[in-house]
Amino acid sequence: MFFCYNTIMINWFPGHMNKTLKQMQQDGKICDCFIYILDARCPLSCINPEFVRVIGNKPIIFVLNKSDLVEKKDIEKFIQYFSSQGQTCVSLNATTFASGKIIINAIKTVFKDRLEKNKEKNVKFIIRAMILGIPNSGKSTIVNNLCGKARAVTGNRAGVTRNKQWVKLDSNIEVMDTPGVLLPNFDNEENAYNLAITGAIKDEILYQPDVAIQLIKKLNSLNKINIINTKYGVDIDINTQEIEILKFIGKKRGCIIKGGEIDVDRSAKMLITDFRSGKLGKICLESI
Ligand SMILES: Nc1nc2c(ncn2[C@@H]2O[C@H](COP(=O)(O)OP(=O)(O)O)[C@@H](O)[C@H]2O)c(=O)[nH]1
Ligand SMILES: [Mg+2]
Repeated sequence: MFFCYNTIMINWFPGHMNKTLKQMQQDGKICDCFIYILDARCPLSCINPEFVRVIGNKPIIFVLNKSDLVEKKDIEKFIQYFSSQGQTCVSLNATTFASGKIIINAIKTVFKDRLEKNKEKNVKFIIRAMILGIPNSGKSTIVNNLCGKARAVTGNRAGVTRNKQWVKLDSNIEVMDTPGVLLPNFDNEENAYNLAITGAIKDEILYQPDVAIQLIKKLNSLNKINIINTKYGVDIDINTQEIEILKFIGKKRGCIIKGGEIDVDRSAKMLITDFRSGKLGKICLESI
């Protein structure tokens, strides 16, 4: 399969995709719930409807990760949105210690009734959870945060073949120590661009000035184009062409190639990197 938008061309490998999906379906059978990690800068773009095949009807805990890169009001809107769909949704910053506790509490809330009933009957109930999400959403950071110590212990024992293992988070919850990598959904052009801007699609396969142009268009549609003036000391407005904006940024920041020409590729990468690290401010690419 080959997806081609104006600027985004993605080569798809169905064989690999099917293998990953099959493995996840297999692993998913023994899970009671799924921790679906979403990038808070574009939560809906991180969802691939295909993955119902892995999750089935089991409970999902949607996690708006990277909440530190998005304004609180946007986080609240998305939490409200998921709640209105009858879904559980929490927000966190996976790089902080508190994030583990937020996930554990969310799982306990989802299984509250069953946990209570089993406790009354004195029956042990272990909830098994799998962490999953598209690339770059923060799965490894979350798994390391949740399972760090236990993983280190397993790894230190000589001769232990590390495959998938369950890590005990507390007396009732175990999590698979290998996160499931879901493939992004490129059916929708806007989603694909959001994923390119946030880094869910490998930079090497995309022409970065095109991604930067999409980011500028996005800032324009969010009425946030002034951020570029503030950050780079340029003077642009909604009528300035995107490629010109990249040139202005490049000129200001000394992105010059031999012969004095502006290195648009470098200024594009600079803009994208600044966006991703939050240096342009807290920006959510999706509005609902
Ligand atoms: N600012 C911020 N960065 C994060 C957060 N969670 C993960 N990251 C960063 O996002 C990048 C991708 O994270 P990683 O855990 O490797 O994602 P994975 O591909 O889903 O396993 C890394 O550079 C992480 O440090 C977060 O909550 N906030
Ligand atoms: Mg990872």
